Amino acid sequence: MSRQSSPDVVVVGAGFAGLYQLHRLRGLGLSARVFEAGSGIGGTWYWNRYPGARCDVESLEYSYSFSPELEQEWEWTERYPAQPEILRYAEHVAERFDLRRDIELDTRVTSAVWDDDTSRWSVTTSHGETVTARYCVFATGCLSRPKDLEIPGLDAFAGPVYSTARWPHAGVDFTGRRVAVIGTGSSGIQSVPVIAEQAAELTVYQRTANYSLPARNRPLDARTQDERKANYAAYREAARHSPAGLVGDLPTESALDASPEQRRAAFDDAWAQGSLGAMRRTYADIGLDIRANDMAADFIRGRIRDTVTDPATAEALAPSDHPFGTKRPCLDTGYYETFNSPHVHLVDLKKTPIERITERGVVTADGEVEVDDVVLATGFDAMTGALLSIDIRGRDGQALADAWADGPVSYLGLGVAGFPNLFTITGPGSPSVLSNMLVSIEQHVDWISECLARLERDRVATIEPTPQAQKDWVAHVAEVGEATLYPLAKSWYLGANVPGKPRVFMPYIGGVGAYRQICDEVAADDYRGFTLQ
Ligand code: NA7
Repeated sequence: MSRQSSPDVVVVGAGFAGLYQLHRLRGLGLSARVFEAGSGIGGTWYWNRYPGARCDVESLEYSYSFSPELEQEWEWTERYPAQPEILRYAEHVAERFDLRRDIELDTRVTSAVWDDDTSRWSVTTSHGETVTARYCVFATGCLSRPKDLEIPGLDAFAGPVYSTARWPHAGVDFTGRRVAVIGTGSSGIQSVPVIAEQAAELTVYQRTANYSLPARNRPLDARTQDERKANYAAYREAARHSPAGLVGDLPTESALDASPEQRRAAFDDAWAQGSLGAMRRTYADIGLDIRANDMAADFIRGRIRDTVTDPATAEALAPSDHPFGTKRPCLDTGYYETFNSPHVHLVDLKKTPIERITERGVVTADGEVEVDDVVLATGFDAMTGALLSIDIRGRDGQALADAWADGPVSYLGLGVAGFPNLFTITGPGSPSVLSNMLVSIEQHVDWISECLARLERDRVATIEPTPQAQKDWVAHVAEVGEATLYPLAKSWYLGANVPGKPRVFMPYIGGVGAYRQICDEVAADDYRGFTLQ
């Protein structure tokens, strides 16, 4: 098939953001080429195939809202969808809206260079092809570039090393094997119980104990699904204007004003619901006041101690160095219970850090544990990693890597001063990872699409943020973040998981609804804070 060498738009990435962006571009009559590094579409849900991989947002909320027909025809099978089902959904969307013909798989974008003379981007791919486009939309994902591991000796290990973020498509059989899992974020916490079912010995290496709540996943019953489908429009609208893109009543009461009995009942109820949002919404000040947060954290620690029979293991698993919710908490199925099995062992890296990996296993101050397989569940160079792995150059050849040397700067998480006609979907400075991603993706794609329609209609050649608007937005993002408990954790929200990465609180915590309003007002005010030429 012959492809256009100068489409109107290049979209980088064919995950949920890239797919919907392509659909909207079609509707605007703009030509597009979508480049995707993976051998399939689906982004996060293409790559993260580890055992137990599952979304921690409910399927009825973690789905597109742009097509009522799609909403009605797709049947989810579980409350929290597993990776294969989400990938099937993405593939269904691609087929249903005939998206595949503009998507090129196995094609990584290596550079994007702005040309001031032609007002176009030159985008080069891993196949050595260069195309030019008026607009470049980066739909590269927030958690798509796995973090380089700083543990020495990994190359020396004789057995297989698996990464949760690059899991073999054929799956892995751990039957009878001695397995090390390094990392206890969502990927580790979801995979450990499943790997433990097969492995002969499983050793979990934990650097930071995380808060995890029971998911209480279950098959989705017809009544729940039918009720949602009958009222989808209202649910979606509520999610769009909510703090985190999720439906739910907002608390007004302080945890400090409740009696111990009331608090216990509220936390018990949230624990029974199996939902991160339910625990966060017990009281208005859980994320703001350390005393309120401690009450929720104490409750969760108590449940961990109730579950794990060995007191030393329970103590190590109980998080103590960061407030609840300031690192992304997890939803699990049987995680803490797994440590009651005699063949599952926890190594607390706070006490005995990993010194190196050898040909045979993992060495800490306590000696060497011999293993057959190593599983890395060590996370991502979040929010900026994927963008900065591409050589992006704006006006006067300025590299994005230089513009972001002290941390990412953007206006609204949508555009960067000095980089005309470039858009980032769920970029740093927007709610992104602090929200239901599907809601934030749709909001950004809709905003970008309306913006492109305006530029095309009025023959505007370029749009880019003013340096002042960007500076003010960056300051606002920081100010709002600092008013919360988030800066108290060494999290990937702050870049703290990657050695040498600037410490900047990257997502915008002002709330999905409030943020949407700001974006809409900016557009209504003829793109206030942007220069249009
Ligand atoms: P996360 O949440 O970043 O978790 C990575 C885990 O790996 C975390 O426990 C890290 O400890 C640990 N880690 C990272 N580097 C090391 C080294 N060098 N040694 C030991 N342990 C290490 O990534 P996930 O893939 O689990 O989840 C990502 C998101 O996907 C999640 O937040 C949800 O939004 C879904 P640390 O906490 O940095 O001390």
